[in-house]
Amino acid sequence: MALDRLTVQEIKDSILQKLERNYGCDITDATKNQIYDALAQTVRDEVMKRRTAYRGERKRQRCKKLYYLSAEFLVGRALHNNMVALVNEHNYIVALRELGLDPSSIFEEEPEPGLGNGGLGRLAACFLDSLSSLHLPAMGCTIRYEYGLFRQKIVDGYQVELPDNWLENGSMWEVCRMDESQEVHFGGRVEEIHENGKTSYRHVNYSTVQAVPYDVPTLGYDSNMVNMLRCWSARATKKLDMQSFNRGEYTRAIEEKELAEVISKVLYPEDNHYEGKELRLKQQYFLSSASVQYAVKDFVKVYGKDFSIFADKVALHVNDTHPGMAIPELMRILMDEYGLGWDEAETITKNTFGYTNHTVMAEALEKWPEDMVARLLPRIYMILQEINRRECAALWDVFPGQWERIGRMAVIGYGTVNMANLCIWMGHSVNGVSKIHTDILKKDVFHDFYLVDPDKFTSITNGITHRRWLMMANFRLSSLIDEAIGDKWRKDYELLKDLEPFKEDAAFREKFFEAKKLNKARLSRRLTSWQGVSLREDDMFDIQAKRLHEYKRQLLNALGILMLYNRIKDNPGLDVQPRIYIFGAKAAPGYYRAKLIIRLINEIAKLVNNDPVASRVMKVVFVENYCVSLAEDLMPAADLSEQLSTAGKEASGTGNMKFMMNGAVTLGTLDGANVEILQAVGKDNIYIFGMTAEQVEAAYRQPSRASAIFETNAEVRRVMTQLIDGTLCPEQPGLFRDLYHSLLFGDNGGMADSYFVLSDLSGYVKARMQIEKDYRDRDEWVKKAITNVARSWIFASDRTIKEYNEKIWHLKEVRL
Ligand code: 26Q
Repeated sequence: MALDRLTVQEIKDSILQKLERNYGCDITDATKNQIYDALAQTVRDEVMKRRTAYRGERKRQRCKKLYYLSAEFLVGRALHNNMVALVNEHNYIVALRELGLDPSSIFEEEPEPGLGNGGLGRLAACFLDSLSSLHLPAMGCTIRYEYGLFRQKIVDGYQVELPDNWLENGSMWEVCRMDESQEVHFGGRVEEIHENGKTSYRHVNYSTVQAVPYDVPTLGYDSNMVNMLRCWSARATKKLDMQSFNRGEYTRAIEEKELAEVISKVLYPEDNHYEGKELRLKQQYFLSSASVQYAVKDFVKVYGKDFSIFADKVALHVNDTHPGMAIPELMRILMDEYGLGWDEAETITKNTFGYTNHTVMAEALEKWPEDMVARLLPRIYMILQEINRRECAALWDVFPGQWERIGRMAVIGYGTVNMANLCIWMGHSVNGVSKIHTDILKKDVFHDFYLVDPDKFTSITNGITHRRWLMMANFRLSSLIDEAIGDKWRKDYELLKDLEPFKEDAAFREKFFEAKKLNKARLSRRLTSWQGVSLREDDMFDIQAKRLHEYKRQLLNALGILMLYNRIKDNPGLDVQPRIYIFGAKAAPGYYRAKLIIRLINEIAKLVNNDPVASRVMKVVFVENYCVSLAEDLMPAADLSEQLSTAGKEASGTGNMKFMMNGAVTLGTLDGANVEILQAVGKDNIYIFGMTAEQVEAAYRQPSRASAIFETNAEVRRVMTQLIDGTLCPEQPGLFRDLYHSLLFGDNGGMADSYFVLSDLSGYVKARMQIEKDYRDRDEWVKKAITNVARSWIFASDRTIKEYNEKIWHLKEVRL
């Protein structure tokens, strides 16, 4: 079926008409927000038209459907993205211009849904985008947090968190599906019922929370395929009970309502860190239960109660262990609601679930206190116990007598429910998100499980959608690519390869460089209006943008800058490439050291930027409130991408891919997907430094080298001393003691410099100096950049999704 697109005239007419109907005004006196509304409605009409065309098609074709369960879906703004998916961006932009409007200032009116912390949530969003574009039927399932990730302000160098009330004025893109609400039960107790020689269980005395779905359509590129992102919102079941009002139980009634609705109130802002908070467990079960209940009902509607084909028609995927309670929930529904026996329910469950792990760090693995689970989810807890009993019995046959090993692998052990063990044992697939990450899972974190069933483990390297991260974020580079190789790459990401020969074309290189410069100017404009900072677009843009975490080593970057500053101060004639160091990072509000590192970066920025000598060749900028839309401006402007994690710690990283796709060269460690970026581009087109994962592993078993480095390396010693001698923040010379102390002595009896910042500092600064030199050979540098773009096709999430589908989900395309 041919897809019709609105013409420029039709778009203009529609905007004007909606302004008149909704607001009774014309373009001259409409506010920006009203114009956004009218424009977004126009685009939404187009999306919905396609949704209508697609509607019911999956059911008619009886195709398998994937439910991708994730506590986070960091989708970013929708308006511009949908214009791109409609393949009508050009007409929309022209229409806006003809109406005398600046498109990007209208896009900025859209509140950004911050329903995720970082990588894991953004990955889910890229996946849904790719699923739609590849015509694979899926539903994303998440929580409709009323408050997404906090907004960050920097006040006196410190991070301050402000609430993100993104739904304040409603959202244009969601459709409330009251009719598909589900009930989720908490608390209460379980009764055993014996009838006709059969035992069954009844959950009683529970309190009920209603899960109301809000669906956000995700349109495939140039297609009719629309997959839904289903965001569950918590509501109290009963309307405020007038009876209890009259009995004077007014406050209790309100309290109960609040208690139910608090479940979807706020996204937990910890990333890569588990905290055993009861409300978080409630959120997880709420998401899991509502999604699985819906999936089962939807299955029954199409196929009846023939559960023998359930796993052929439904795939459930858990994005990390956060929605892992979906596993016992499916068991519960199959047994308690449809009367299946344990064995049958277990087989179906195992064939249905896949699990992706996103971290190897012990502090991020979820282990819920057993008593909390028992109290909050009594029936689920019973099922977990039985899973555990059977698991331990089965493992006894494989590892007779090895109690310790079995204890490590148990779903319930040492008073906790181990979510990773549950997801591995009860699913048919476990995957890591990069090669090195999967190797570490097999060799170390989940080695015991790997011995039992090596075939369960697969490696699927992460990816990013080139539609948002190249076509939408970087229209300049995208049109250059069109000019060079035609526009087929937009549908078929592999064709980006064909760009590579153009690195030998001097005219193309010149245009490439110009596009980068214009992107730098765009970023500069945004930062000027955003936080009053302007950037020189002839400088090299050196960017580290990601969550703030010790393992990601923003501290290494900061100390590296300080070292260079010292060199310039000692030798003002030093011939260096002018360079802007940009940081973007949010820290978890309770992560003291991460917040101190933000303060440190801002203090270094003050020192450098106010120094008459240093500021001629360097500038340090901390951009406030790093988020998806800021990333869309940062990546296209970057020359250098900083990927500094301690080797072995970053499961994959996806920011590294976004930078690469936008023609930034990587400076990084051999960690996560950096390893594969190196493989893709070759050593001449990337800068690798620092300890390897093996060296890091070995170093944990040795005494720390921190003090030896301090004693023997004068430059390192000087930088360290500057942390505490008043060079930074003279009003408060003791401010950074904690950082100094952790680097040199370690904390709580732990090892000094446990992320190997001091160990890697010299190698890092050396690599940076090499880059200074190389950047100045503009031709050679641009060749590297183009090579990076051309080979970034490997990191398109379309490739990732194809792999998931071949190895795990086995979905068929739905074609109209
Ligand atoms: C868990 C329990 C309680 C509260 C919070 C959490 C929680 C929340 C978010 C735990 C972890 C996260 C997020 C993890 C994350 O973003 N991991 C990143 O996933 C990316 C996609 O695979 C990888 O590229 C990154 O390497 C990895 O750090």
